[in-house]
Amino acid sequence: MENAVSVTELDRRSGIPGIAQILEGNGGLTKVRITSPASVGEMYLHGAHVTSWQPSGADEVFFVSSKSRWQDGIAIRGGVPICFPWFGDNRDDSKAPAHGFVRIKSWQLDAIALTEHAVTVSMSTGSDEGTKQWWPAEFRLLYRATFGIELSLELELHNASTAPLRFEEALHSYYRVGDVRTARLEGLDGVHYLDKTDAYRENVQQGDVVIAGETDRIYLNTPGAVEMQDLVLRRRIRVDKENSLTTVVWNPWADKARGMADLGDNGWTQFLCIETSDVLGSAVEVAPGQQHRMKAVIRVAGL
Ligand code: TA6
Repeated sequence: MENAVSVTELDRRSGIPGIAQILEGNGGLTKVRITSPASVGEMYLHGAHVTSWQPSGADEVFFVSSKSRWQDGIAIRGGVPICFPWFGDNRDDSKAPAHGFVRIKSWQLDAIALTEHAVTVSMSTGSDEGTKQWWPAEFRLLYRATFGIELSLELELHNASTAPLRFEEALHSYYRVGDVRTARLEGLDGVHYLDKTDAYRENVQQGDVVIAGETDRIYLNTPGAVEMQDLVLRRRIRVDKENSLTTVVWNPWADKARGMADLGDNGWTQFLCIETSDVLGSAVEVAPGQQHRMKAVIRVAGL
């Protein structure tokens, strides 16, 4: 259910003329559109989902499928889905939504703030009867997206329960590439990873990551940055992070993509998911009343 407040009222309350507008987006979902000198971008209240960021002088950074669904209860295919409080299928309940429930529900728009060179959009969500059917916890989840010459994404969990909370989290970012078959991902050489295409077998990365088939890997103990080289769009995308110990790398390749109605025929060639995350053994535990903030900072440069 979208927020009861009208789009016009939200724009009156939180819009910044010429910089940030709240308007109706795809599927009638409400979005924030950023048009600042440093960058343009878009973020839906549905899933607090960033769907576009284009720093000044650069091309669009994120991929969004032309066949994506745009409706309550279904995740947008592309951009930056937020996976929380579990990653992948729920190991305790096969009927629970994949990647948790926050990417498929409407969030609250809390504020839009203009600083000297950037615009920060703050959204939040929290526990309610709906979430407790899947996860019996009292929590608030804050998300700040700062659109500037770089993009900063901060996901902050506040434990409002009287017991510790343990959860997984991921910014499941679909980075747009000219052709995933010629992209190279640097920064994971020598890192151990679990291969989801091979029953989670543990391997060690040799050199750069190149995509030559279905790729679905969870790189372990990766606190550092990664950088993707795109030989077609002639650019590098760098992802730095804080408080994230796993990096997931995913591309479905042709066969799996054919079974994804919201991806379309050749969509798989145009993105690589590089996911800033804390999953599996790096799941996070937060004491009552405490908080945890995971952050990703994305930058684009020419080759
Ligand atoms: O992050 C990789 C992954 O877990 C893959 O296994 C695949 O399921 C992908 O996420 C997409 O999941 P979704 O539920 O968005 O279709």
